[in-house]
Amino acid sequence: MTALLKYSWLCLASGMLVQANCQDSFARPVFAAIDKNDDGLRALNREIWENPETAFQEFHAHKVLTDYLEEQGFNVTRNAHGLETSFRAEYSNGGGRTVSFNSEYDALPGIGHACGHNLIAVAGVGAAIGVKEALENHNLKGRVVLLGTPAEEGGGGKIKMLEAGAYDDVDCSLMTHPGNSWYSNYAPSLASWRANVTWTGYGAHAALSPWQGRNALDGFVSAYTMTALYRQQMRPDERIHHVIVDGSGMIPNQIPDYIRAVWGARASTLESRSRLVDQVYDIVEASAKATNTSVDLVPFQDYWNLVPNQALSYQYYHNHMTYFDPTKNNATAGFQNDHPDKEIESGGAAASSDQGNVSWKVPAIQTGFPIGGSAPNHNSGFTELAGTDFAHRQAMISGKTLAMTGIEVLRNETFAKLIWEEWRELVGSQQ
Ligand SMILES: *[C@@H]1O[C@H](CO)[C@@H](O)[C@H](O)[C@H]1NC(C)=O
Ligand SMILES: *[C@@H]1O[C@H](CO)[C@@H](O)[C@H](O)[C@H]1NC(C)=O
Ligand SMILES: *[C@@H]1O[C@H](CO)[C@@H](O)[C@H](O)[C@H]1NC(C)=O
Ligand SMILES: *[C@@H]1O[C@H](CO)[C@@H](O)[C@H](O)[C@H]1NC(C)=O
Ligand SMILES: *[C@@H]1O[C@H](CO)[C@@H](O)[C@H](O)[C@H]1NC(C)=O
Ligand SMILES: *[C@H]1O[C@H](CO)[C@@H](O)[C@H](O)[C@H]1NC(C)=O
Ligand SMILES: [Zn+2]
Ligand SMILES: [Zn+2]
Repeated sequence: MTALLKYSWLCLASGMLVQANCQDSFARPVFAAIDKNDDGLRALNREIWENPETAFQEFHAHKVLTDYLEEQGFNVTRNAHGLETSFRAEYSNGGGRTVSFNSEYDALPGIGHACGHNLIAVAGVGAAIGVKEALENHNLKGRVVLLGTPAEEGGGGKIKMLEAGAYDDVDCSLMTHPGNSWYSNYAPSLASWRANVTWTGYGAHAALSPWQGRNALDGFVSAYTMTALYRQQMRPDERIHHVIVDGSGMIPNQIPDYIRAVWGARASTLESRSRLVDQVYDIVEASAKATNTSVDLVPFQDYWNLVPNQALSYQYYHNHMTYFDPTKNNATAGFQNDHPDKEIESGGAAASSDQGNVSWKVPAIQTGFPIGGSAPNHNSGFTELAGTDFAHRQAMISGKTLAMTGIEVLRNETFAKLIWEEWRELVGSQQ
């Protein structure tokens, strides 16, 4: 009875609920190791949030993260896999399988950490610390790899790292992302394509001799309008979006001669995305023809859809419900779907990530956690939410859940085989 009480107390102390199942021999020490470092992790989180750096410029984040990981006893490689702001931190006790986590830390131009990647950074570090504890002190065999993956927002850092071999020798890639709800990532994310599109016309006085001009803004507007009309025929999982990033017009009495825009197209399979992209080409060509301007389209992003892994998603969900059941605590509640299966039914969270590309190489998941409030990702309100203590606690819950999911891959051979079998089946059928 005394022992049981003590055990429950320890579960409670490490952030678990009293009702939680504390039978798993790894959960207590793993969660305690993460909790013991909470002050350091909170400081790291704040440091990254207060100093937002955009794609490939994450020098400060790279420094504070690698210094911290070295202090924690990881083998750290700075500027790893060919990128100045990426890193690799490892801990191995020889033999066994390898679990890998991703830490992102890039911010968005102009609005800071509006995607909360500061939280992804520390959730990854927490997960790695947790698995290291199990490897170092609790007879688990294997290796944990934490990859510092820059430039998720547009730059595709993971794709460059993938090409440089970062994921060659790992058995899975696990990560988590802040948002508005808990999410186990059983629904696929979308394949994403982006291009720079510029319209070039000819400037002229808009009153004196408009007939001498050719209007680049009209080129953009007609393409925008054709897309808006076409959207009615698009499927629920398909997206086209666009923004003007540079227009030469500053005064109304000059016919704009140059517009630079960025266009994106997404869909849940490569096949349907390719159909959508063909349509974008047709639309911009038609717009140029109709406005007698010239158009230039240069693609620069190709994130593949995320290959879902039911076994990993279910294991993550199971761990989450076992240790941190959000329905038992209104402060941390907020399921979009209260079961992974429903994520598929509801069409899934339709964002995209360079983690999609990683999932074509190894079994992978990108789960989600809510950070309070209702501001959506990429809104300045989300930037504020991402800096709160509450958001940090949610990130730690997710890091612990990731750690236990990684431990399952290391200790359970049947499970490790299962995730690869499922991966082979899906990747085989999609290629
Ligand atoms: C760190 O790296 C060295 C050199 O590769 C290796 O011998 C050692 O086993 C590694 N230590 C851990 C804990 O992974
Ligand atoms: C289109 O622009 C060219 C100059 O680039 C001009 O020669 C031609 O007459 C224009 N066509 C129309 C229909 O205005
Ligand atoms: C796309 O445009 C951005 C500026 O908005 C530029 O930095 C980048 O090099 C362009 N990419 C390509 C492939 O032209
Ligand atoms: C959560 O809130 C609902 C009402 O919003 C209440 O009925 C329920 O008892 C609360 N649960 C907990 C565990 O506080
Ligand atoms: C190992 O994983 C398999 C497949 O998920 C599961 O059925 C089994 O119960 C696990 N073994 C243990 C000891 O948890
Ligand atoms: C991922 O990204 C690159 C483009 O950046 C693309 O060419 C490649 O085929 C994609 N897929 C995989 C599995 O790497
Ligand atoms: Zn984002
Ligand atoms: Zn993001």
